[in-house]
Amino acid sequence: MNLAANKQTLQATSDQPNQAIDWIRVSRLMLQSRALDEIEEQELVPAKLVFNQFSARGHDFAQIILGCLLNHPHDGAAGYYRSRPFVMSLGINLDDVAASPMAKAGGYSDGRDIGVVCNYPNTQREGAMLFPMCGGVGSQYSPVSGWAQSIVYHRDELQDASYQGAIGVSMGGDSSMSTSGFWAALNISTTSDLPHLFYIEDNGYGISVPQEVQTPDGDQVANLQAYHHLKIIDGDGTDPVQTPALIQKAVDYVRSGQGTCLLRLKVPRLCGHTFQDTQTYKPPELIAEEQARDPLPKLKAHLISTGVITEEQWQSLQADCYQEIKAAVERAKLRPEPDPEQLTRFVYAEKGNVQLRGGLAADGHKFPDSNPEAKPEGSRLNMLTAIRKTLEHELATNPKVVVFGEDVGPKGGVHGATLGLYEKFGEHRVFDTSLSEEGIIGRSVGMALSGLMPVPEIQFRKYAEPAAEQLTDTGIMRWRTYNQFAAPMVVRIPGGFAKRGDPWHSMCDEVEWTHKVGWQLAMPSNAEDAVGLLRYALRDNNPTVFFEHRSLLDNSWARRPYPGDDYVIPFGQAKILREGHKLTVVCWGAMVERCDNAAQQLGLDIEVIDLRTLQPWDKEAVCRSVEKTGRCLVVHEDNRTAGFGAEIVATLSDEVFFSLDAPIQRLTMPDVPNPHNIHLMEKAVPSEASIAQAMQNLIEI
Ligand SMILES: Cc1ncc(C[n+]2csc(CCOP(=O)(O)OP(=O)(O)O)c2C)c(N)n1
Repeated sequence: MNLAANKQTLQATSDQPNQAIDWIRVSRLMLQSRALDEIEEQELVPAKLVFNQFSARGHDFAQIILGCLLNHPHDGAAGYYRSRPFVMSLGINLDDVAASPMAKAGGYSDGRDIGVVCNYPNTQREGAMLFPMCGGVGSQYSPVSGWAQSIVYHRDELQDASYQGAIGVSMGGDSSMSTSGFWAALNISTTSDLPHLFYIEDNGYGISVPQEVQTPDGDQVANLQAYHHLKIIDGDGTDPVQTPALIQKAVDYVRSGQGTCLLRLKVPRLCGHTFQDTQTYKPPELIAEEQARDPLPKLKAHLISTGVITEEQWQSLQADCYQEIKAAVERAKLRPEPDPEQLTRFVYAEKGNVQLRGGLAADGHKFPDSNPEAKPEGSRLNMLTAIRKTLEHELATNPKVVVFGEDVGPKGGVHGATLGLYEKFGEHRVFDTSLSEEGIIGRSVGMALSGLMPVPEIQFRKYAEPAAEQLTDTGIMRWRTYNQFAAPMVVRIPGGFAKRGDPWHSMCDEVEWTHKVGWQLAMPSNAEDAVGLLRYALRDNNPTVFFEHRSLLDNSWARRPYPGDDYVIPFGQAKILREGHKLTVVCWGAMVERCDNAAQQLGLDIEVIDLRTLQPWDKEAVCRSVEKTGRCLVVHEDNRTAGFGAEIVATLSDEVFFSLDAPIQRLTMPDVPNPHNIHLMEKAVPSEASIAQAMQNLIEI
């Protein structure tokens, strides 16, 4: 059926949107979305072709209107598993929409993710980019704060006028407002009046849990009324007249630069949480009431009564939509399965195969030349100054670098790494954040996706814990979107013992970052390496944790001359500090000085290797050395069980077993937190004396 001739738009009236709505497109999208739900529920789920069926029936009308209004080339939106009609309204390929829930080849993730957790790079920039969604409720919010901040940054700092009027939109259900991610983002965006629209679809339930369990008196939005710098718009999400007006009002408010807005629309969830959920927890009267609020018949009645469409045309459109979806599903079924040989591709960036969105690489950023040869200049710097100098140079030469974290601005960081950078580069490039690590890393995700290079600081290693979800989701982004998206960033994390230890400021646990898929981990032992590794990370296309050991920041052994503004150390290249033939000692971070000193004192022909990066780590250098010496001691400050030493030992036993003259050994902290009393700490952390003893024992076996 050709409805082009009938295509009408609803023009502005005093209480209606001032932007035209293409009602036929809206109807088509709704009918297509419903048809796909129906086919999935009736055919694909029973046939075990689809396992995660989330329907948006009831939420769909408002979502589609929102999608139709996101027409700015720099709009960015983060949805959730119930956002499919919205996603379809952005113009995503229908065949991918049908094929991805079946985990077929191609699509959003090449079968790696559940189909309702999707993404849309929209490289043509015809409207919004859809962030790579995540399964974790609440994780969608703070990346949008970062995107919204980047809009301001591109517009005002980089003077790119094309960002004028762009917005970030985060979508979520009412229960997602209980998450720390929601509150982190709300604080960030309202505090800076960022162009961020919180779009809340309130169906009254989180799976089976009613709102009364989530918030006092069951109304999150009523409880937000006192929140400053937050425009709240609240209303019905099913009405063909009021709903578009509310959405338009909210979008216009944010586009106009007035600040952050929360739009809450009440919608019915016309089905279980998933297809498997039978909703036994809902009283039958409520279910009936919800069905009566279905926006689809309301839309149809409205369009017929206003002369946009006739009953026959509606019927015909509905049949067309069903057939279109059915055909897309049939084509999807014929798509091949993903190639298992590709399983491990795109954990990290591949040369010559740049992601479509995110990071400096996607925009073709050109860096000045890098040089792997150190050209030492001047007197020795401590590691803290070396880090600061490197940050300063990269900030000065790359306007897309932004440095931030708790106390990082005027104070210069609690460790002093950013001292003076705020004064030099200004509040948009070096700034303090709210005390929310989830917000710090989530904000970084949005910034990275917008083409900036975020350099967040987590004040102490242990305080990365509240950011765990964002860190995990960042690491796996490239893999789960099959190289469509990546969020390269450099997370600076000071940790380990200092003059004293304690369980909170001295945690190491660096092994976590080697285990977290998609992250690189650098752990320098001295100022020269800190410069080379940090600069490499700042110009790389992967996310990196840069672990700054607290005891090394002002340690005299770690002081080195500055190796030059172009110096880089490519990751995965260990440094042999001392050559020997009797024993290989593998170490990193603060253990390097101790191992080197112990080896020197013993004078027993010991080889000492500083790994410098643990992900990737230089297996070849270690294996080569152990093949030569026949003995290996791994020394680390991290706890023993499943510390990175275990990985090294396992690798050596795989690769060089027949070259060994003695068991491979580890000297580590016992499995306790770092203690505060100095005597306890000295007992816990490997010392020069205990390292020397372990070296001697192993050589004598
Ligand atoms: C962090 C996290 N905790 C728990 C879940 C499991 N879960 C998935 S959806 C959901 C309820 C969310 O409800 P709401 O935000 O209101 O959205 P709705 O499904 O009602 O649209 C829960 C608990 C999850 N995905 N993520």
